[in-house]
Amino acid sequence: MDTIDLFRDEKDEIVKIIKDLDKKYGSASSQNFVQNAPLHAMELPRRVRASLAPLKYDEEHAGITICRGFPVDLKTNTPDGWDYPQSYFPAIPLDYFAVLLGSIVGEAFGWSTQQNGKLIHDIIPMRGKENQQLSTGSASELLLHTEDAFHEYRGEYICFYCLRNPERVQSIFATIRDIQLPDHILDTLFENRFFIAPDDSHLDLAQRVDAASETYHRDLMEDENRFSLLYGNIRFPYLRFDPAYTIAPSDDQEAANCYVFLRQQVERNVHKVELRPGDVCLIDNRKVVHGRAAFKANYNGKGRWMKRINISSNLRRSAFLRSSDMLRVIGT
Ligand SMILES: O=C(O)CCC(=O)C(=O)O
Ligand SMILES: [Fe+2]
Repeated sequence: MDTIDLFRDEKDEIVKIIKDLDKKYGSASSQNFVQNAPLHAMELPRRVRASLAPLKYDEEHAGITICRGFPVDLKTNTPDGWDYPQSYFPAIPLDYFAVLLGSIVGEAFGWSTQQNGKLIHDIIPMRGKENQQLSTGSASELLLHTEDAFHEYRGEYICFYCLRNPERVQSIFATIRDIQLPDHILDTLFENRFFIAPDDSHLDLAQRVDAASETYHRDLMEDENRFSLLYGNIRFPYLRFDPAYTIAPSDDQEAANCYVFLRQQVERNVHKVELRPGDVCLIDNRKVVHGRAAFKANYNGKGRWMKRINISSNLRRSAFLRSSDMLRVIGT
């Protein structure tokens, strides 16, 4: 896991760049800004840009890089959920910084079925949802998972960043690069013998944009559609893993045993990180699974507030699931 702590002069420089960007664009999730973000990211300090290169190009890299220390001065109270009116959410410099960093590794996108298609998701505990295995939960540990594991066009990278974390909640990560698997288990996990169901945050049928995305989603629900849990190069595997939604095949004991073994290995290789306000964490969603420790949500306006951006390294692959007027939103 790589960490880069911003120097004072770097912070000053970035804050100044972002002030100008905010004057020009008004919002970090505006279509115009996101489109031009790769260009603006070239103006970030060289050391910051260089710190993300291994995440993009090095197969042996663990797949987690945390950039720490960006200043946060947040006046707005933590809302009771992501579904507050959009006008409630302030444009903060950290949003711009996260989009800029994300644009160095790929292209930000949203899902029509998640948080009304927003590009920047709010991760906030919600009353009555304490035990959900979703970002709205709190009281139960959020199990390590690949983001949107069920979907072929899931982000290759995910950017998480922290606005508030007074409860000192630990984020948890595990990387497939820490895990050694015996050959026969590796071979089995590379075969299409597993089913991962769409997670509950994508079940809002009303939000699907068109017939192509409806058909695509219906196919994903068919459990004879089986995938491999590992893919890519057998020497540098990628991982697709989501225990809350994975169905270990009842008709295939060998595959089920290999899945249990993988799960144990993932759980034995956990890294715990207490993210602080201003920390931006970029993970490679092919190598790294993420989750969160359990905590007690207070709903007092000052509690934990994280944000998330999905990042694709090739958004054009999902063109058939996106309508032209919502270019960066996949209909699932
Ligand atoms: O609460 C967190 O830190 C992570 C939640 C999560 O898995 C997600 O938002 O994708
Ligand atoms: Fe997640």
